[in-house]
Amino acid sequence: MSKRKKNKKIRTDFKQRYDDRTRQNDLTREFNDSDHETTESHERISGKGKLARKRTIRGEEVESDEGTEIILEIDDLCRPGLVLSVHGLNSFVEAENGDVFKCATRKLLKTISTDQRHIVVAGDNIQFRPQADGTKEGLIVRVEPRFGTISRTSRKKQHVIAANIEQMLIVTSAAMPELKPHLIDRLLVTAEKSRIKPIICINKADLVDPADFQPIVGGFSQLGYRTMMVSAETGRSIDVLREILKGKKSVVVGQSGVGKSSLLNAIQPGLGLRVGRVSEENQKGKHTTTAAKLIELSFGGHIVDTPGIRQFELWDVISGEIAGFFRELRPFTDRCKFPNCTHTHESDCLVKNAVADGDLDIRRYESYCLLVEECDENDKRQTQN
Ligand SMILES: Nc1nc2c(ncn2[C@@H]2O[C@H](COP(=O)(O)OP(=O)(O)O)[C@@H](O)[C@H]2O)c(=O)[nH]1
Ligand SMILES: [Mg+2]
Ligand SMILES: [Zn+2]
Repeated sequence: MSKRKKNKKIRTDFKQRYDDRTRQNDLTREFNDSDHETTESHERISGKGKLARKRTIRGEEVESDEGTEIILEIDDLCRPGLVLSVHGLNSFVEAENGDVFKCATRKLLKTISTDQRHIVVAGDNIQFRPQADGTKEGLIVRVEPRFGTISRTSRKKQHVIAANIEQMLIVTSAAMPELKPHLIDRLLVTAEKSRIKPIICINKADLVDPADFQPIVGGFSQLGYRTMMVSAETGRSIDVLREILKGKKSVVVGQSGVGKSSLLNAIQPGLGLRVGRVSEENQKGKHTTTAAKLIELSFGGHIVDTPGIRQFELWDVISGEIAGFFRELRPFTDRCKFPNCTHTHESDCLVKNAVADGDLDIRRYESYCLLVEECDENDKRQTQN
């Protein structure tokens, strides 16, 4: 952040005639004029004879999780806000005083965005210009750099569905359905990759003898992951969860039926999430876009509600990266003498030796090997299509 360059003029490629295929509402049109003040438009023929549009805009180039981003200059009328949800062309934005504004997005923001980058997503910190007439409407003029993004890959393209997420509540159940440590490992990899702090909740503690789960709870805790047995049914550790969620933006993930909705209802009575049913979004089929939404917690903080990814597993990792996201493997992978070692089948691999010597947990190691295998298979399938 310290290296921001103030109000630099930046030459940038523009998406071709965005406005041709975008229906504009009146709000957007009204504000569009102001874009001309800060931009100069050019059209030129590039080497390949393709028409490219270039513009010079005023803003700053800033590094974020998504690479170099252009942060547009703003004026004194703008206020900071948090995007709660996005519905087509409109976003619901929470201002600092808690008021919610319905905002359109400045045309210039749309044109500088790339295909991978959604212009505005839930969780974005933005600057918006409220309507002068005092109605709770406005225009988003700047999106701040994103950290802790959650994305989904569909048709080989990465789609960011929520931004600035600080915590990932990984919910599993001790029974019904039975605990799947491999699934926890997989979600931990996603959290590590996104640099989101994971918290492991083993729900339905009321159905089992928690003492039986001490080895698995201890194992994850030893790795530095906060892990606890909870119960939406009896209220066990619900107050602890509230404390963890307080003042933070968190996402809740985990297999269907483990009790995510039940836990959230217990954490915040009155939330009224449906329990024991597959959400409608999932029945509509795979290609339905499931927009994320921030749910405000009465004690402070937000939960990202992403019906789609609650069931679909989060995954956006290539096989070679996986070892780096297994915390305990790192000291060994760093010293493994084979530069391209996958640490799965190679003989005399330092990681494998550590497992044999009992220096690494064999369950986690086997889970690692399985993830590498699953990842490679998935890549093969994708390239065949
Ligand atoms: N015994 C027990 N059942 C639970 C608990 N939490 C949820 N359930 C049940 O598990 C089922 C699935 O819960 P739900 O919240 O819909 O799971 P989701 O799919 O992860 O949102 C429902 O029948 C709940 O009543 C719990 O702590 N203990
Ligand atoms: Mg649910
Ligand atoms: Zn190795």
